[in-house]
Amino acid sequence: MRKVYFAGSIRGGRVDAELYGRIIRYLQKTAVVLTEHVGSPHLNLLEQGKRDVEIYDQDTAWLRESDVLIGECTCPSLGVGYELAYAEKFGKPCHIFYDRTKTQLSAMLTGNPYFHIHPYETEEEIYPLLDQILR
Ligand code: 6K6
Repeated sequence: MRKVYFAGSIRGGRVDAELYGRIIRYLQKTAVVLTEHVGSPHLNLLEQGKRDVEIYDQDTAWLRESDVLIGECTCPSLGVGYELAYAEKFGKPCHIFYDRTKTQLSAMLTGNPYFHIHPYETEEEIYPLLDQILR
């Protein structure tokens, strides 16, 4: 099965955490999601005891190991922006989703033709696109 690095905001804000969880559970039907914790409602508990250096080392290793990055970028996150640039450097395909009724994506993403950008208006539009990406 293909390995997906799912990227979503953590310290950037957790308003969309439940959406991340639904996307991750959908992806897990046909792929391995290396970053399941990004959709967890209990992240604060999980985070206790982990040092930032360990988080960085683990996540960059998973990025190098992944086949594709899928990011939900409606809630802006410095960490997700960094991960996108890191994945690009290692030649990983990057798919970026965002709700265009809620936000305008950074020009540093929309202006880079390397990224596959998927603006959506309703959540239901996301799932058939995920099917195409994993096909
Ligand atoms: C969670 C579960 C266990 O330990 C934790 C601690 N925090 C993080 N763990 C794993 N990845 C993280 C953590 N904090 C940020 N990240 C990575 O950065 C994720 O892969 C997200 O895609 C991204 C979010 O960045 P911020 O800047 O919004 O925190």
